[in-house]
Amino acid sequence: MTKTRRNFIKTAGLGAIGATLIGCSEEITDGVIQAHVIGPKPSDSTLPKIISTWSHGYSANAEAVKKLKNGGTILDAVEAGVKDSESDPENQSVGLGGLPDRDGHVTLDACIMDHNSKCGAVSFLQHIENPIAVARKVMEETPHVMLSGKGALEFALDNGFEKTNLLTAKSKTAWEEWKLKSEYQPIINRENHDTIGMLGIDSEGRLAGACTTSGLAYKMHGRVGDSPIIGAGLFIDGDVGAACATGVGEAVIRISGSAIVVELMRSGATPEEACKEAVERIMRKHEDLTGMQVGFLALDKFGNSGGYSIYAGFNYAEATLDRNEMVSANYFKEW
Ligand code: SD4
Repeated sequence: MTKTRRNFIKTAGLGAIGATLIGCSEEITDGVIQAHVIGPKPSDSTLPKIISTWSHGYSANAEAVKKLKNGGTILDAVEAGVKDSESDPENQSVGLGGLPDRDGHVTLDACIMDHNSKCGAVSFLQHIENPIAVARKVMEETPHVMLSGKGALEFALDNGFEKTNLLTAKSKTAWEEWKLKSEYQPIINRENHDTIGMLGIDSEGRLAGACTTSGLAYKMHGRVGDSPIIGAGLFIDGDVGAACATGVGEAVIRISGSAIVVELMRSGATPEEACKEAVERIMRKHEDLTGMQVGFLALDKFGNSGGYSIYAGFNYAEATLDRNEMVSANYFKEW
């Protein structure tokens, strides 16, 4: 029961964004203060809307929209969307066909989250083509948020997922060539950044998101990046919006990237401003940014979207029920 309500306007300092005028209302519901961001006003409220990272997001969006048109929920849609990338053997940074770690093992990370902060994740999972579907099962059928490694695989097999050889001939050849000159350094460059993060909002404003990857190519065996970590690779707060990350996971984890983007939106930043501020925070924390690409994507609870990256080249696909197009994100640096 709502007991009192007060409205106020305040000026919030947002670091590089500067002072932004935002409006907030607070309600006290059964003794708990609920803050609702009421600005910035929506500029594009064509819902439902799906956004996803990189050019493979285009066909992933099409799958997500198909799912919605067939009566699926927004959570069903983001799961179906990123599965499209996971199952594409040509995509060498997600699921089947992903580039292996330095010892030749394809190890996968994924997570999924809904409007009500329910979430599930798998990390260091091998032999399963669609880790996002396993992450969803973790969310819906266990009391946990994340299963990892052997335990995640056992859980997947127990739930009817089949073991698959994820190392395609093309990725095996690439790994063998890398071994000749690599000196066992993981490769961090623009070609290896293709994780898919997808954020969606339905016509009633409910949010969902998914993130899935084979991680950095030729990483150390056992390495887990940001993509399965709620708050780093993906974060949703149904009162505010959603965010996901792509790029060098270690840098994203260091600032709790996606959670920060959502919190910046809660403080009044637009999706693009929030992504830009998070990217800038990463840049401030690293002396050497050589090859360190990171991009964030955000969607607020009204359906406004935006992205930002350290280096040029980060793009994302944006779809509504009747439109799907690529958008180039703004960035700080040329390569
Ligand atoms: C990782 N963030 O494992 C992932 C890799 C990635 O675009 O996003 N590449 O660190």
